[in-house]
Amino acid sequence: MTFTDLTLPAGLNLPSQGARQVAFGDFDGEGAPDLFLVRSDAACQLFLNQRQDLFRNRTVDWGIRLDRGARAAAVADFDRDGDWDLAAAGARPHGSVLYRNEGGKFVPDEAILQPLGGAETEWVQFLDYDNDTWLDLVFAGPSGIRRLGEGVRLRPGRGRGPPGADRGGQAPPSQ
Ligand SMILES: [Ca+2]
Ligand SMILES: [Ca+2]
Ligand SMILES: [Ca+2]
Repeated sequence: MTFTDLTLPAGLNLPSQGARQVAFGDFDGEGAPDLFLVRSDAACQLFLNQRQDLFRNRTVDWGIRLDRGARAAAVADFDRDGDWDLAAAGARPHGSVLYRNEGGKFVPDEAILQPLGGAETEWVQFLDYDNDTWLDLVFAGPSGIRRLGEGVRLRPGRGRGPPGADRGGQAPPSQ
């Protein structure tokens, strides 16, 4: 078995340094996994899968923050409306961001992250830590671990969600 490097032919102009993580999710819901690149030295980048081994940079169109300082990201349909949402951890000026997928655009949900108080974070994950069937958010950083539970329960009972959404929000199968 051999691997062929399709990075440049696929339209992925990726940095040689500063990349922290790649997170996949079908953010535009057309059936092919898209790519979110976490960068610490520049803005994160969102590449939508155009199929036929081609990606297109849609960072600005989708409202991704253009600050540097991100450290990690996690993908899940935390509000159960059927599309993949995105959380990013980081230091200033980027900070921590929770993006709700609003059909072609990511909208930061600052209210949910208010308990963080602007603390620097280095890791984030969605999980149902209180076992109430709704995904919660966990951030970790120099000041410790922060769990955000109740505030993540947005719009309960609305939206049809992806398969299995009746058991709570889900992480995408591509992760
Ligand atoms: Ca897609
Ligand atoms: Ca969603
Ligand atoms: Ca929960």
